[in-house]
Amino acid sequence: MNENTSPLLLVGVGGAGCSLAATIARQPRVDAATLLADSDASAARPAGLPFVLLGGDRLAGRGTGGDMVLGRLAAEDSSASVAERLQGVRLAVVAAGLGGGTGGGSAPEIVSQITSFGIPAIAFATMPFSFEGDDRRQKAQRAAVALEEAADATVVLPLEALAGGRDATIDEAMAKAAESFSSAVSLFWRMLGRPGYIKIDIERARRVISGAGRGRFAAASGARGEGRAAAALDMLARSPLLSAQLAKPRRILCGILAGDDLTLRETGEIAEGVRDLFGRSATFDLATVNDEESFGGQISVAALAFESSGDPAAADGGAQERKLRSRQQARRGRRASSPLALSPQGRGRFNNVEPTVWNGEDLDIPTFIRRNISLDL
Ligand SMILES: Nc1nc2c(ncn2[C@@H]2O[C@H](COP(=O)(O)OP(=O)(O)OP(=O)(O)O)[C@@H](O)[C@H]2O)c(=O)[nH]1
Ligand SMILES: [Mg+2]
Repeated sequence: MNENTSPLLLVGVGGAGCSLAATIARQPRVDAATLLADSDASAARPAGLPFVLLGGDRLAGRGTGGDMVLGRLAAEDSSASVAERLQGVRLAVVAAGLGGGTGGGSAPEIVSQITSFGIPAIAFATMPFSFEGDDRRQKAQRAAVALEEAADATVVLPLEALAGGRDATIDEAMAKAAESFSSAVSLFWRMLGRPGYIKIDIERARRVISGAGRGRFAAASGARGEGRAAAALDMLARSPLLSAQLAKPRRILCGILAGDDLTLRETGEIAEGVRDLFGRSATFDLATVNDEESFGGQISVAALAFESSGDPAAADGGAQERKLRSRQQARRGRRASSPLALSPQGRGRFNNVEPTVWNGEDLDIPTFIRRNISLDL
């Protein structure tokens, strides 16, 4: 069975997702259970982290060859292996690189499996570099829609923004992107793992994440010296990850990570600055992490802004709430004449997206609707 001891679970899906999750897990003091999931048995991955090979007999460890439908089916095949790892988990963070078949196809399905247990899930995903071509970009866009549909909160980070300048070699750019991604997600992680005076513990984080929707993320690392609070704010404001702003953020989660010398004035300055940056009408949650050993003499800030204020009553998972609504719609749909009629809203967020058809079935429609399974709630 499951040997998790942490209520936080980090799941990496696909080649890039596994490598990003492993990098996060290697950061000091990341107190999380980690699970790597991939359909490709031959991909290099670090030893010592639990691994699920997705798609057992269907793919025989060969990977999806970029097919997101196969990725989704592979994750459906392996759902029991993922479920085994969920005992005691209260919040999940899922990392994936979008553009391939496993990260793009399996990650939304795995997120759905996690949230179906009432565990809120936040997904951090990368969008491909533009040089990777239209096919990968379009796949990644479809995958991002599916992830947003499945997860409580989704933060999509373009690799271009993570990699910084354009003069780097591809190898350097990939490495820089992975490093930026991991250090940003690690800061988020550290906010929850080891709180300071103002706590965001796991239960509070569950409430913030539940139903938070699409998010934007910016991080500033290691501001030092006099004026370090202003310097951290400046770094945050210049973060390329902020370039695609949310129309109107409704909820902000801000973490200040510092050593023993963090002052009240600095805390106030950063809190006010972050609110100015993202919008004053949003609900604001502040966390401080006090860790002299990791952050002594410096200040790091992680800020997340979400499009929805979340539903504080939905601590058992906003995605779960959405599923219940979707099931109710499904029942209404079944009463309508067409067996696949979803609801008056039709395909919802999938409306402008090319359908994912497999053996004549539209896989963008949840399995329980396609198979006419009756769920009495
Ligand atoms: N940061 C980083 N991103 C990567 C790396 N390799 C691939 N990517 C990105 O992740 C996307 C998905 O690639 P993979 O992770 O290899 O694909 P996959 O999810 O394993 O899917 P399949 O191999 O097609 O089944 C790519 O389009 C790239 O944008 C890597 O080594 N580091
Ligand atoms: Mg792969």
